[in-house]
Amino acid sequence: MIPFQQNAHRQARDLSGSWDFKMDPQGIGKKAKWFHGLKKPRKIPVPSSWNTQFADTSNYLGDAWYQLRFNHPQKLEGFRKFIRFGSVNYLAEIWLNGHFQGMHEGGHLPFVFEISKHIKKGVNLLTVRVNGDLAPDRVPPGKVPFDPRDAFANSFNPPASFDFFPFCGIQRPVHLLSLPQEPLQDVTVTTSLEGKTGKVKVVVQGPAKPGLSCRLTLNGFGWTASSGGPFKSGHFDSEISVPQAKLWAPGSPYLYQLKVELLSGRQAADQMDFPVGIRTVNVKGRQLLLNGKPIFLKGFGRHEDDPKTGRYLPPATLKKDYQNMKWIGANSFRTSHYPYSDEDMAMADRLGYLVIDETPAVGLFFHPLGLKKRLQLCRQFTREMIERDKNHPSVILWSIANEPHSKRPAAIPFFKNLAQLARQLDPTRPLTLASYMGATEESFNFLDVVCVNRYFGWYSEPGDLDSAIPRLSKDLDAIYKKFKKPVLMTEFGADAMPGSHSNPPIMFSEEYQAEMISRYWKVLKGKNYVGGAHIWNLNDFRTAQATHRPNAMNYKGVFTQGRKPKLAAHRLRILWFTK
Ligand code: BDP
Repeated sequence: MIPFQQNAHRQARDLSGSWDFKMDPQGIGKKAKWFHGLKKPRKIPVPSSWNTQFADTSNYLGDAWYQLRFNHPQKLEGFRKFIRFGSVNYLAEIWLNGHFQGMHEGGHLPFVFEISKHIKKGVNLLTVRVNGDLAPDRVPPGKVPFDPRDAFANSFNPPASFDFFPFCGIQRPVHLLSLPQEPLQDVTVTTSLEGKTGKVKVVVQGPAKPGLSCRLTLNGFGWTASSGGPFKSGHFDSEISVPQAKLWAPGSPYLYQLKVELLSGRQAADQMDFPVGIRTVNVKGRQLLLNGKPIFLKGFGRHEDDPKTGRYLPPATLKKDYQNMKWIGANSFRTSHYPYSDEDMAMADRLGYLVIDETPAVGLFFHPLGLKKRLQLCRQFTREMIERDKNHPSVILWSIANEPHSKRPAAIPFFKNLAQLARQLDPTRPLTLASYMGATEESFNFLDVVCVNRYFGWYSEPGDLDSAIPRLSKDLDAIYKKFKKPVLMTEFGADAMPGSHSNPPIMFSEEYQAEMISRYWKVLKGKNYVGGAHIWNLNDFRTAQATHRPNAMNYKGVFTQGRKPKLAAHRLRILWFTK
């Protein structure tokens, strides 16, 4: 996965802006060769979800075409050119100047195609066909045939098997990358501690050409170290010791800067730069340890959701979310229910948030229909997520699914397969998934941390916290007794219509949400095996239309969709700053 980097050897040109757009509900565009030019297009902002841009695209998920004419004045010699999409939901096919460049499936991870062969000096025509349909053999799935043991059926319009709107389109920035002819290919940074000395291990993959070498420079806080040596069959690794290392942690997210240079003789031929947070993550008994000390996660499940741009979070919205998380005293979040943007991950590193990084495997079911394809996609997404995010100090846990309907026995080999892949790609971070099945989720036997989503007092015991709270306490004890692993509460909460008030508290009022969260918090803080509490959700967010989703919204945010605090936010702020 090529990250976008700007330095003396690499350029990244942002192609965001106003693109041409045309719906293709009959799917005729390919036959009619729309990649040579769209007739009567309208303008659409890229990035954004098309569902937020026009009335007739609001609920539309089918085929649509995007086109951009861009000028490429640069001299082409010497550089290889790539096009990088931050994300396109769900399926994307790319053409440049009428030539097919490739296809990518999956809506929430970046992908890159080399376009050196077809880019030309002057005006270029870039075309993207997007298809956003829901299907049982896509991940996340939709249009799932009704089977109460497997999925919660088609009670949503659009018929998603998950509770957020299946926004479509080019939803993250697009970059035109210029790279040297023989670029550095991959860098993996892992950190460990020996007493007060930080160890930064760097593994570099580069061109397998004789005569090349690698130079590493790590600096920060008035301290610099370097290391280097020849590339052997395109491989170089080295460990740098950092005496009296400043550790990365929430509240003190110290970042060193790593420069990786590819040298041809004495000349630098390529360069990549990474912020490095020196920190360790371990699971020991019932505890999750950061830098050797138990850590308690306070935070949220989030969504990439903005009223104007859909799944794309513009920089100002993203900044506001981090400001709100800081204001309320959160130290962590989960990328529910798909990996977030590159910009979000960089922000988590810089501002010191612990991240449970989750693949788009939400709403999985284990009926044989489409199962093989779903596994293949989950493997692809696990690989793409770990390759992209492995160097972020903020990422402390990989989550390989959210709320799978795991009752069928096929769930076990499915998750064993994914867990094995994840451990092979990254042996340093613990693994989890978030489940509503509690002690009956057998996959926790081979995962490291137990993540539990619970809605006692909402979907069960509605309006009755006096019954819900004792049930929660018993349920958690049973879960811990079964698995003897750290338990994180990754979801709990209640819908609160902004401005709806009630005394005594009743469901959908701001008071009921605040009361429920406070009472859950008390239970969770009283259990020594509970390592964290993530409220569902940071903000209200758009979902599909359903009887139980007024205005096609999920109102479990402690902030509104416009990022204004509800009563629960004020309550949490007191709880999180004082306890
Ligand atoms: C959980 C899901 C989450 C939903 C939430 C809810 O993990 O995606 O939005 O419930 O119902 O089951 O609000």
